[in-house]
Amino acid sequence: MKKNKFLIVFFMLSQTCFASMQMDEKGMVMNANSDNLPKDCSEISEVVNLTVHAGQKYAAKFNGKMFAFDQQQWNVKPCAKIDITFINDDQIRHQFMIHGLPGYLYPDGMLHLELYGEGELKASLIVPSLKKTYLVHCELAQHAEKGMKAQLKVGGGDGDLPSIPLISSPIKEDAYFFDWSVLKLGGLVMSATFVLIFFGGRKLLNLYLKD
Ligand SMILES: [Cu+2]
Repeated sequence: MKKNKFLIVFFMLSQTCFASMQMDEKGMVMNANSDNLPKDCSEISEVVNLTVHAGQKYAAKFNGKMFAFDQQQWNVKPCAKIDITFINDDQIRHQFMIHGLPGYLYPDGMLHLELYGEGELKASLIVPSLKKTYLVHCELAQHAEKGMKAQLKVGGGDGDLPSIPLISSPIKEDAYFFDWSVLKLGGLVMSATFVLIFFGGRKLLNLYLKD
């Protein structure tokens, strides 16, 4: 009897885990939510259709970037339902991830769409009422650093996130220092050598002429 209970609980848990995840050979969606209202929303305020492209060609307008979404910022009303169509125009993997969502609706506070190559995916979410700026990025190694970063503002948001192409500057600029002290020391040694050769040579010449 105990064993049966355990099996039933295990089955239920496995179902809830898989319920929030869709996967096929093209890509996957995790934690989509088109029905459950956040605790602080009494109804859906608006339905927004959001088509987002991901690809290398969208980074061409950003200096030094390699990957990007076609837009870097979206604005929705508090308690909006967003129907996302995510299109990957590249032959490589890209993700559309939103972070900082309430954990009781979105495990790890995250909505995750991913395409392994060219293709299209759809997923919905309902945002809470809080005025907040959510981070949107592709989490593959170096993709966000190379430009695939954006922000979703709810109710105008609560400021800009750092390093959003053409919107905000990074917290810490990339710095490639040239160590001038090396040159100074080298210059000093070189000057000293010239002085030695010059005066030493003169001294030697004087000695030679005296003889
Ligand atoms: Cu990517």
